[in-house]
Amino acid sequence: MTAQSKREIRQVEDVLLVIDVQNDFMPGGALAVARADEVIPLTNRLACRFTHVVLTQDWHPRSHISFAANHAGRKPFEFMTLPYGEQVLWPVHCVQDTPGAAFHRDLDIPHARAVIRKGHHEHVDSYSAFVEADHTTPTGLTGYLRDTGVKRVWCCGLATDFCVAWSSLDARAAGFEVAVIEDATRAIDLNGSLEAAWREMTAAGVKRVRAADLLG
Ligand code: VGL
Ligand code: ZN
Repeated sequence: MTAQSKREIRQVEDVLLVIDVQNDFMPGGALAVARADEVIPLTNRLACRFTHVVLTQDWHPRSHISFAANHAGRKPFEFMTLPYGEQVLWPVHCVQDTPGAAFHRDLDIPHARAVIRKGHHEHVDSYSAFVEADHTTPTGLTGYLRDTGVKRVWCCGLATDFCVAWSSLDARAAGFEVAVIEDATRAIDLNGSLEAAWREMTAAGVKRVRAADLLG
């Protein structure tokens, strides 16, 4: 990568959005994402380059609607139609204030300015850091980013095809420039969901970049 094509990070306009780097998404966790732990060193290096970093944290009540265990006869990874749309039923994960919901201990971003917790409403999931799955209820992140002068959102974390995809699409819809740092993400890839997510993100104008584009 030449200096010319390296992407410059703008200290006021840019934010790094680090999505759901939590124990339950790690290998061995309740909703393990393959090789999810590999993103951590790269995420730490990326975060050092940004003055503005925001973390998200999946943060469900134990009674959450997205858990298969809360629907009689249902199993994890089945689909279910809910009032707000199709919902994947997940294993119990990221229950509020449990070790599984904690950030991975090696995530080292002491200068992170905000943590957005999402999925805390019992009856609505929220893959997106911006708007819950009812497509209506805001988390407040759009207003926070606008108020702090952000124009561009750089996304990394877990999982590429769920929370990263939905967050980046909603960030675009809110009018931000958006890029996903692909090698700082890992996917669940359920029935082709990864390819579908990239198709949607690309169509929406989300840029697909690599960490080296920023780190040089
Ligand atoms: C996520 C499924 C359920 C994610 C969160 O972080 O991508 N996926 N909850
Ligand atoms: Zn979740």
